[in-house]
Amino acid sequence: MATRTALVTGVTGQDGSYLAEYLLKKGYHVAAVVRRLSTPALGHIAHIVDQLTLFDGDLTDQSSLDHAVRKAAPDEVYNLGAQSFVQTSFAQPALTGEVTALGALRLIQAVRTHAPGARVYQASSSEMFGKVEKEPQDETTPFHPRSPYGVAKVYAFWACVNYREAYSMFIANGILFNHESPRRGIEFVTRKISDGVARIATRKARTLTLGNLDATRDWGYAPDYVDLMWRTLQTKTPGDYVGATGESHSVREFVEAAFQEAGIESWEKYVRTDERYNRPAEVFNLRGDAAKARRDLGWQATTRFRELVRIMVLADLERHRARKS
Ligand code: NAP
Ligand code: G4F
Repeated sequence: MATRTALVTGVTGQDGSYLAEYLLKKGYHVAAVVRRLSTPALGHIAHIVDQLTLFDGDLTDQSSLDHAVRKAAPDEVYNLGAQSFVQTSFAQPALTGEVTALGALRLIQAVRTHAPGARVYQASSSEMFGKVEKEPQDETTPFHPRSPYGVAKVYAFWACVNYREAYSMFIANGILFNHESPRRGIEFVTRKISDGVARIATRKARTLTLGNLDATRDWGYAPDYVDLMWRTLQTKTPGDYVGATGESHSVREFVEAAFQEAGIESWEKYVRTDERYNRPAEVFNLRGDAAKARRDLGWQATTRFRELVRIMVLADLERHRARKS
């Protein structure tokens, strides 16, 4: 079979880096859109960068996306690029809309113009369910976003459905619940906890300050979810799929488990709360039902909550033990 080409946005992020590794292992030619930074930061893809074709580009810039799509001539496009931090979306709502909502529109427009036969994956989010109207949430659950990020993802979701219906393009949404790993950005709560616990265990910090400990999330392991992304583009007809573990745990439970993994009992001694980490509107509870993905794509999450906590805490412990400060 001829080598297939995938074009990935967001390749320097958590999911993009795992997806690039996954696609390379499957024999794909992987091209990626990377934005210019004054200090280049290839972080998670430094070890594979020689195997990728990189295009300078930005989701806010139509011409760079047109160029990347035209040159790469992809069979599959994965739009993982986004301003993805919910808290920041309250401080930078217009930027979040430009990148996360209109960026997706620009990309599918570029695909429509330059590679109309390509299959497109859009990284949609359980954040779209927001103030949840059903428990657990699946593909039929109405959206009620609670942040500028959630609103932007709803726009991108419907733009994709609209292009699918209007232009008969193969565009699929993965409505993914939270997924984490040692590559998770340091400001997201799971990584903030695993890193904070490792700092406390290695005596580099005395306390860990968090926001709402009662929020619950359906946390899975990121490598499982890039497999789901690929499967979503291998179907006969395009569809939208929830990706989730089906289990929900509170931030407090994550904290407790993380301290236990580091061998520290009585986590309450170390954890503070501060209102500055609370959001103007919170998504209190999320739990997904991935039955459709199981049935149609043969996908299910393999890594459960406690194992995820262990992977993240051990990785941060190892990192902090190897570093002096
Ligand atoms: P992430 O680690 O925050 O990565 C975001 C990526 O987007 C980075 O590569 C970033 O590049 C890139 N990016 C940001 N602004 C851009 C711009 N203007 N133009 C081009 N690229 C830009 O996110 P992630 O956790 O891997 O998530 C991947 C995608 O899935 C995102 O769309 C996210 O919203 C969505 N999602 C994530 C989850 C989850 O739990 N992880 C769940 C549901 C949906 P830089 O390195 O240059 O900043
Ligand atoms: O880790 P978080 O910042 O992730 P959030 O808001 O659920 O968003 C993530 O998952 C979405 C999928 O549902 C993605 F679409 C999105 O891109 C991102 O990847 O916060 C999780 C929960 C929230 O309820 C938050 O209020 O943890 C609570 N929390 C409590 N203390 C905290 C903190 N969150 C952060 N970031 N920092 C805290 O100190």
